[in-house]
Amino acid sequence: MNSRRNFLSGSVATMLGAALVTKAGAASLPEAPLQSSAATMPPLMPPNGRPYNPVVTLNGWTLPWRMKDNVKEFHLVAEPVVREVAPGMTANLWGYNGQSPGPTIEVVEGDRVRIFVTNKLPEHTSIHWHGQELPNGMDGVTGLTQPGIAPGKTFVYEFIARRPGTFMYHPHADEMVQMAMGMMGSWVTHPKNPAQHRVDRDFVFLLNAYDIEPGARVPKVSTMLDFNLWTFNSRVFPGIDPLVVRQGDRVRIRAGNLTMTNHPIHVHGHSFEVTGTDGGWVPATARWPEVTTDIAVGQMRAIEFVADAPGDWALHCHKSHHTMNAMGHNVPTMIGVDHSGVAQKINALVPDYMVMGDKGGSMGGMQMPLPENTLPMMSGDGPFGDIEMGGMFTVLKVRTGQARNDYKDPGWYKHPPGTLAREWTGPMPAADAAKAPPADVNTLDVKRGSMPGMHH
Ligand SMILES: [Cu+2]
Repeated sequence: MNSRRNFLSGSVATMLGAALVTKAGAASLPEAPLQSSAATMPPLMPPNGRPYNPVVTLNGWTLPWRMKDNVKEFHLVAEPVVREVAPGMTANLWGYNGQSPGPTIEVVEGDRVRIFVTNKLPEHTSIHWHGQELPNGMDGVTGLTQPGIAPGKTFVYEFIARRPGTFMYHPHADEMVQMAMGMMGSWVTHPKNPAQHRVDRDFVFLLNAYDIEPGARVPKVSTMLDFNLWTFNSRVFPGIDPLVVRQGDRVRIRAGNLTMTNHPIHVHGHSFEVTGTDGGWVPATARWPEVTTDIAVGQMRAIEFVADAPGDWALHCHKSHHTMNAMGHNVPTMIGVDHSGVAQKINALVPDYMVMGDKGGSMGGMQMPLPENTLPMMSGDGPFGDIEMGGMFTVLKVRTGQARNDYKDPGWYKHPPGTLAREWTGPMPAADAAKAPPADVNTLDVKRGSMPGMHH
């Protein structure tokens, strides 16, 4: 991790920073740590305050704090950032402390928190603490509960984190633009008693989406639904890290949705329970088993399960277009159509042109030259070939030998003999022809055109 102090030293940035923050203010502000890596950082073990079991932010990190007079002081800096969406593609976004999403804020139920927010964007901003129960004037809605934080200004928010659970933060100022540019972050309030709701691995990420044309770097902020990058914490597969767990671990996955559509999040190989919603923890008697949970717009969900099945298990949004990367969506379906002649003609004009297949869309093995700064529509090399996925997809890796706090990728799963789907090379079983049921008086005779109002 770079510290902002180091980052700013001896450069034009120093002057910029000094100009933005008043001298008296700068002396009393807690450090604003900076993160430029898109890798998943190890959990931040709390150095002071009440103990808790920290979360792991997928392809992200947790914001360190300063303890002052028993208050946890954080410093968020809203600023332009460069985010690697996946190796091979970067996006010019807006975020916090060097990243989009911003760092996760972790506190304990009952903590008094003071958050300094410095605005280094070219327009005013604010922060809404989504889901928190706090004094109205701390809710961060520009115009309604506070004036916007002007460029160069620092505001301070202070409240008590009353309720344990999963929360989010995002601007409530020029929201359409600022959220489309990547301004958001996760917030976890741990219970006072670390034994309560204890799990072995606790992951958190936000569902977000961008519309960035191939070759471009800045998201189109007026897009309402037709995004082309569906992301976990501003990363797309194969850039999303796996969720690595040890067999037998009790696992929690927390996700918040700050896109403009719902995402049915689906886990393979395990059933889970939704244990946390926006209003808090679900009593054990009110939980029901699921393998998919739909996370609506503006919602947070926590799911829990015991990872009892070793293997590499897909974990993804079940909207199939959300597991693809940048592509055009106004492509005609050509399945069953012989378009080889058409393709030849187009190829004479556009040598690298590729049509969606006449047998299906599968393009895993094909390589069409890509424009600069974009990603293949679906890719990801697996142990058996192309995974043919992108976007909101990753892998839950359950391993017997994984050490307690080890989140390192253990590589691909080695299937025990006899447990792998394989080609059948034995004799084919004889097929019995199914017999049609005999026609009888109960068989309905539907005549074409017999319905009123229908014309043929
Ligand atoms: Cu989705």
